[in-house]
Amino acid sequence: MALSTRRMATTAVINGERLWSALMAMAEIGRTPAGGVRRLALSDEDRRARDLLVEWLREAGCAVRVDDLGNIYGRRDGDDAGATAVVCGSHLDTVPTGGRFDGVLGVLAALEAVRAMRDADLRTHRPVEVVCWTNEEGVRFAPAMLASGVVCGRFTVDEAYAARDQDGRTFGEELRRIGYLGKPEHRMRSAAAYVELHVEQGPTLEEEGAQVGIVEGVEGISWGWADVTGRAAHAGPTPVGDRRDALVAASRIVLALRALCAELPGVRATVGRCEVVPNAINVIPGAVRLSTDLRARTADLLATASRRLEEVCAAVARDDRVEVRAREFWQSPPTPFHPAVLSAVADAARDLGHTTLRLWAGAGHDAKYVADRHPAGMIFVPSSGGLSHNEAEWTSKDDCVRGASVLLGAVLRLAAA
Ligand code: HGY
Ligand code: MN
Ligand code: MN
Repeated sequence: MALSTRRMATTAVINGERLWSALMAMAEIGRTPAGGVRRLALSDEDRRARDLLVEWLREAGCAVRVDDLGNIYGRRDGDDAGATAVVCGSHLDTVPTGGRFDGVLGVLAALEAVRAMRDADLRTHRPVEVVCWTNEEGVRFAPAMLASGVVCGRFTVDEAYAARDQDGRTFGEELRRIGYLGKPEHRMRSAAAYVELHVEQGPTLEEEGAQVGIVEGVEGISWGWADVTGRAAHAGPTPVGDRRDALVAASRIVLALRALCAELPGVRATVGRCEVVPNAINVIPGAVRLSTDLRARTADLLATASRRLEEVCAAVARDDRVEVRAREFWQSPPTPFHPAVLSAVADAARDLGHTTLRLWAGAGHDAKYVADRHPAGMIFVPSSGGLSHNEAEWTSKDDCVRGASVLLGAVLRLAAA
């Protein structure tokens, strides 16, 4: 079912079938047996997805360029070719057991928006650019949002190139290997506005019965390591009282972090990675590395959570006679979005007759770093069951089309003057 934007000197209409078939075609690249998607940044699957996007952007009449972080831009000229562009997009990379909508909906809805403009032979005043950001997830090359972070001045390109995956390969090597090492002069230097459509990845829209989320900002994130050092020993003859078991100590940290979420309402704490050394059935673990992921809506709450994490680690070190070294390696502060972009989103959703809800994003998004430099905002559509970063991630075709129509409406408003 194609939804139309309000008649406002444009007749651009999202083609829902075309958007959906693009989503399903892209989902085949890196498809997992369980029906999810594994398309790690700068992997061969990522390259194939990029190649397909470039082909589609060119077919849509866009001028395509790639920057030195591998970010892909598809530009549709406006009447005033010298005007600063309105940019819209997201990311194609996924987590290892990812879904078919996280990131990719934002890229393909932006593509569909320029396709709809081309179909209607619609000329905006400003140029419109579709962007696909490299390595939003940060699971292969930490931290997250690395490439948009370089373009928006948070990281240096050398920091990005030096990031290593668990096999020791660097971002720079892999970018060159897949053939997407572009030019620094191709980076996004300015944006009149940036709009990103994304699945909510949480339950709020569904619980509140709202069709579209007007995203007011991105919550704060802190990523770190907690390195626990005990003493490896024989699992048999070593008396329990003599043990300095790094995994028992690490487990106490994991459970204490969960307790922190109850102690500090609004904080979410997650340990996603746990590396045990020597990881042998008959050896008391001598060392454990835990990843820590803290999220909070305000900088104060995030700081409190970080401080409490350190206190938990110190207490476990003392009680379990182990060493614990906790250190943060990345922090993304809570970031509000621009009111003018949010009102363009709200106007577009209202004119389409969709119910809306204002909320903050609990996940990180490239829009956060873009918002540090340019007027930015986001649009959410519901995630079924609030589930994401899971192969069963699902957003209905109607919700995808609704989101894309709001994106088109907002972009047309922002590119009109
Ligand atoms: O970690 C995040 O919130 C995002 O999915 N990269
Ligand atoms: Mn995402
Ligand atoms: Mn994600």
